[in-house]
Amino acid sequence: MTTTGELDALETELTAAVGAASDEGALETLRVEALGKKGRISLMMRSLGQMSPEERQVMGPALNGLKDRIGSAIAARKAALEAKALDARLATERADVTLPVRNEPKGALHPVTQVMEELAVIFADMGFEVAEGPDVEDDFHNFTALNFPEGHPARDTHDTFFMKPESDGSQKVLRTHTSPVQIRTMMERKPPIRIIAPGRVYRCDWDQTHTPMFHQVEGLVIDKEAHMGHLKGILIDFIAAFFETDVVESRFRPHHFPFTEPSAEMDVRYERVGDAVKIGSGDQWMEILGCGMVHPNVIANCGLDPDEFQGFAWGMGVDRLAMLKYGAPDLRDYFANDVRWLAHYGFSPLLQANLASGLS
Ligand code: 2U9
Repeated sequence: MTTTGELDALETELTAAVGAASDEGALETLRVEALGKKGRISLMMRSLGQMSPEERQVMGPALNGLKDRIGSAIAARKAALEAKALDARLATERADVTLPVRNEPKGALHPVTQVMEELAVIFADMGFEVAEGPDVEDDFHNFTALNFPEGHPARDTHDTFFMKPESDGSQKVLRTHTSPVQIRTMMERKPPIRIIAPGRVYRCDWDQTHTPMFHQVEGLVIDKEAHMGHLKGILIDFIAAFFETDVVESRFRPHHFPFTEPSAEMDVRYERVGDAVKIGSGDQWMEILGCGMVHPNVIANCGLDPDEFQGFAWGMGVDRLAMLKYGAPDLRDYFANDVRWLAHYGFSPLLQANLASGLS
């Protein structure tokens, strides 16, 4: 038969154990051992049934008292442990107000990425979709479909990176322009087509101002009556939006490309302002891009009827546009991955380019 003396000894033991519990897990184990279904106090209370009424008269209140006291000791210890855990966490989360408000954001958008985003925003506003394609191309999509005659200098090694010959002797190339993307689009989709094709292109000639890999954005419109006037309008609007100027003095100089007829190069007026250039007006001409009406052979090579469909295209070097707009005169720096240069010329990734708040 359990005695009150034993209850006192048990209370002392349990109270000491509760006080010594180092974390909430240990405390929970203790609670179960004492007050759980098969807990020591619970089992004693179940033994009340076998006692005489006199004994139960004594042990009932004694056991209830013990159960309540151990229960509140456990609850108090739990609260103390939770408070201690919170302090510990807060200590690690303590905000050192002497620290800069938010550690300066690490990393920035490369100027080429920024310009690519600005171009996508500008042309999306004119209804152009972005189309992409593989960097490794075959001879048809990179040359033949674009009306490059056999033996055209652009086809040979000093201009183009050739991959190891395939089993069938054909050789893939690293694309020398993003025009294959437009070819694939014209072969996959019926007109009207309004796309821009941004991406990396590869040319096997590098020097002070040329790198083996650089970035281009080309554009294409194919429908039934698109003409040179539309082309000039789109390009002049592009220049105004990109260089954030209302004045765009430009000229279209006749040129030749195998994939456009007639072809032209677009120049815009500019003037030097300190070490920057102000595009749009001035006393000098700056060549910005090449363009032209898509050659009927190219339209036919894509399975479209050149008597029914016509269109125009243009191409521009993105790295060069970035240098014109944001300075950083040496193209090689664009590929040198110098974090100081990137920190200086980079753009905050938080400021998305958009026409409303100004592109840059
Ligand atoms: C198709 C038909 C025609 C794309 C064009 C240019 C003119 C051009 C240069 C600009 C600077 C290359 O990066 S650069 O050196 N590109 O001048 N590109 S017209 O003409 C196309 C493309 C696709 C189906």
